[in-house]
Amino acid sequence: MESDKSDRLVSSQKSAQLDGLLERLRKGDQIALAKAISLFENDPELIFYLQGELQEILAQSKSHIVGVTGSPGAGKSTLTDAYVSILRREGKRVGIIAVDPSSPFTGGALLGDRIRMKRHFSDDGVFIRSMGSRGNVGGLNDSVFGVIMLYKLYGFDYIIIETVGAGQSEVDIAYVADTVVLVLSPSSGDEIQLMKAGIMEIADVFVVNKADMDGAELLKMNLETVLNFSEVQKPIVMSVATSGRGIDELYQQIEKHRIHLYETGEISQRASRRMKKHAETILDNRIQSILQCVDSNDVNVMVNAVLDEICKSRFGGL
Ligand SMILES: Nc1nc2c(ncn2[C@@H]2O[C@H](COP(=O)(O)OP(=O)(O)OP(=O)(O)O)[C@@H](O)[C@H]2O)c(=O)[nH]1
Ligand SMILES: [Mg+2]
Repeated sequence: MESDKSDRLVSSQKSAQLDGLLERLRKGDQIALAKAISLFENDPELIFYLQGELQEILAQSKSHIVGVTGSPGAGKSTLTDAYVSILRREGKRVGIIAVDPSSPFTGGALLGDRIRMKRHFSDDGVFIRSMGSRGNVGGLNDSVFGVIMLYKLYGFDYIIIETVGAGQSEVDIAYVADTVVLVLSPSSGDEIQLMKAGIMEIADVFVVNKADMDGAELLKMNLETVLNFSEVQKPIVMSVATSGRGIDELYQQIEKHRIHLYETGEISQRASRRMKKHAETILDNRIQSILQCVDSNDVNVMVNAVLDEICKSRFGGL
């Protein structure tokens, strides 16, 4: 009983704090946004708290989620930076999530990207959050869903998620993004990327970056050969992210894909896929905590109870 009471007290304090932050962030207060993200990172289940009007805003949000993935050093951050410049020129507000490889010692995010994307640091139409992948086997950090939700409430027109395309994260990004951009470069041994199963399917737009370097044309030709086997025609953009060459075309291709998603209704399929992935991460986390504290014979009963609970609630899924 006592602990029940104190749990309720903690949660009412949290909701009061969150209420205040959400109100402020919806008015464009980036400090409130940063604080709300920290709260969600510590307690991902705060999403259950988002009800009524907030649910409506989320359901109607048209923030376009762009996933940028590719080999380490392919130029993802430089390209994102140049793409953001175009979006800003168009008057769009942009929230960025940079998912970095975790340091094995601290689990904290590396700060390199913040420095590389510094051009937009003092611009209040742009917000950058770095997060570690926390060694998550699923690749993406679970908090990514909470941050997307808060970015949508803030009202960003575009949400860009940069992930290093190693292991699972490049596949995971396909469950989260509306448009997936795969960045290849001749300097990253990306011939190997082309051989990887699944990679052709997840990307919507291909970029051969570092087009100023030897091997870019050959990489493009090889990519075209591989893509010829696929039924859907996908665009290839040649770019030099450091000089801005090709970035206008990248912008156009992403717009084309965005419009295509709305025209075909595929945008709602992508949203459902994202919601399902989100539900799975919640379930995974609950299972982990159940397994830590109960007798294994009770696990089945409890898992079913949790599934029921998740399905009954809209839980703020995107
Ligand atoms: N020559 C050339 N260099 C580039 C180009 N784009 C990026 N670079 C350089 O490549 C290096 C890596 O660029 P980043 O943008 O940090 O690459 P990244 O893919 O974000 O790297 P990680 O996040 O560490 O995986 C930097 O030194 C860039 O200046 C390009 O088009 N041409
Ligand atoms: Mg980067």
